[in-house]
Amino acid sequence: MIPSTATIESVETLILDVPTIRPHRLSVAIMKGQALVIVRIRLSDGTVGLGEATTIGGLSYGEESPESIKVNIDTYLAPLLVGREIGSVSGLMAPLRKSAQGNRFAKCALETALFDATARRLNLPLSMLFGGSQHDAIPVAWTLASGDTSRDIAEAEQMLESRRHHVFKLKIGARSMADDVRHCAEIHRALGDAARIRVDLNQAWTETQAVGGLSMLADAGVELVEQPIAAANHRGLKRLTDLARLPIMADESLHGPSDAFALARDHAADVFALKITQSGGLMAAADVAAIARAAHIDLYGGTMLEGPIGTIATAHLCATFDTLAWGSELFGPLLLTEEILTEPLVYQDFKLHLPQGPGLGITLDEEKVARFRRAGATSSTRPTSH
Ligand code: MUC
Ligand code: MG
Repeated sequence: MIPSTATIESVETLILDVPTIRPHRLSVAIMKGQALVIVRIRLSDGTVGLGEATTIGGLSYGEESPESIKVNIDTYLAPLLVGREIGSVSGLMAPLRKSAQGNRFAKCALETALFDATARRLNLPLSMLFGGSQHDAIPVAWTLASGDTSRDIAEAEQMLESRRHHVFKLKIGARSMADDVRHCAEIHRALGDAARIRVDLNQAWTETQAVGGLSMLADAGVELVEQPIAAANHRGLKRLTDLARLPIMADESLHGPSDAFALARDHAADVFALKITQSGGLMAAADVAAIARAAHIDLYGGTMLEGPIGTIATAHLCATFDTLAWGSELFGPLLLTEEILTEPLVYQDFKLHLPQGPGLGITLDEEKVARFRRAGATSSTRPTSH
């Protein structure tokens, strides 16, 4: 039965600063903590929907920073939702799409919170709003990014032993190509056939560097290369894909359905890293996935190193797909020193297991929220009184 109607009473945005378990080194940033941007939408019937718009390294990865996401939600986007009746999520998001350019991360957080609230009211898991889950659990890779080869090997061995991860993504591109190739080869040699090794350049190479680099990485035992060159160089990405030296995954090149269409039309990548924030929300991410499927491009569940909200929202969507050929990297919460849920997400036997229960199926630990909340960075948009 459809529950009786309710209105959106408030939209709260908060930033939680949570330390990482070790410095996480990408070619574009070194992260010692993560700024989780969380949205809570409260309805008049008491339902609360959660969303997340976390990015990496301030402005070094995407065009939206945690602070800009928050201020844009508070100033421009939340007022378009507050006071409206909950109903079609697509309909609720329409004025935001119309009156705000870009801001994909901010829109994703709001849209996720609306889906979560809607699914909770219907007493259904969020995945049911996208066709229903076909899988109880999603395979999850881990990123080795300490910057030190021996430390990365020790970390991977621990993950293998505890059966948490056996697929490893190595962050390279900050050092010379020779050093990076040596690093990959050593890790591959140390872990052997028990592990699978991939790399992410985060756009660090030029196309000519990449032509040579791909062969060396293949010889070093790498099985997949993510975003080796500049995001805007779609044609270069296609040329590297056509070389067929190693499968190429698009990440930063893929900002939603338009990019997905452009890349798919030319088969400029073998794999799409599907990110709900980069896509502009769950619905846009579902469109990206449909474009990939139509073009015979494989899918991978990507992360912006979100905390548990964005992580499990992505998992709900990915669980509705027939296949996720390259698994996922939905490990964001494990990179944080602190658990911010009352019940942690379950990572077991190399997979993230979907929680039972309505909506996203998770509950924030309010004591942790209070502890990590950035001072002065909590706002609540409520209807203006006349
Ligand atoms: C990225 O570029 O894919 C995902 C995993 C990780 O370690 O960094 C992110 C961002
Ligand atoms: Mg990437």
